Amino acid sequence: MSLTFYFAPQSTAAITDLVLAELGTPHERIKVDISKKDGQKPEFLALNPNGKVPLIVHDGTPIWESAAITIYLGELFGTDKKLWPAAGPKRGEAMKWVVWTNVTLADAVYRVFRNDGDWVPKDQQNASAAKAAAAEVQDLLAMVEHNLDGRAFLIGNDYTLADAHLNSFLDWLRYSKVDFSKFPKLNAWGERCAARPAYKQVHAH
Ligand SMILES: N[C@@H](CCC(=O)N[C@@H](CS)C(=O)NCC(=O)O)C(=O)O
Repeated sequence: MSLTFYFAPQSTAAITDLVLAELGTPHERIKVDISKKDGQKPEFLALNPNGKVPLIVHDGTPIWESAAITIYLGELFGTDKKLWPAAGPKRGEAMKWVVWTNVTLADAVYRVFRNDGDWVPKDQQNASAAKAAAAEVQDLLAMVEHNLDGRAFLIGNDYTLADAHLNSFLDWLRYSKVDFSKFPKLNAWGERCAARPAYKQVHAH
């Protein structure tokens, strides 16, 4: 078995880094310097035509998109370790949170950052779109808060890679000073996720 993980520090690859740490799956690590546009080099584009990290190459097959990678690694290496449910409704629930993170939540978050801050030139930004998207992010976080009513983790009382995936994405929002003050259950869940040895391990390097 060969597994290679292409990553950049402080990027979406942090999600995959945590997933791999939770699973303990042996892998080779290759750092991609995205500040130097290494993702645009032909040899990287041949593996991921999006030019982005994270990317894994498993036994010669490149898999990109962090949601796909979490689900893929969970299915292959996570069920025995009870970090990913077996095929069936519980797996469906885990998948829905992973996909929701990258599709629904990320869409609202990207609209905030595209319309406020330095991602795109100011003359292409729209302050009222930023405000509406920020309110949408709050509504989406409230959905997580509600879901955690009576459960320790997203799909029950056991931690899964769905928790790793969403909480790692939320680390970026915490770092970006998104307001979490209205979400006590979400914050307590985040602390439970951060107390895991794998989380401490990835944050130590
Ligand atoms: N939807 C992708 C997003 C990946 C992504 O945006 N990666 C950024 C870093 S956070 C990247 O590699 N950017 C390099 C570039 O655009 O040159 C995923 O979830 O994997």
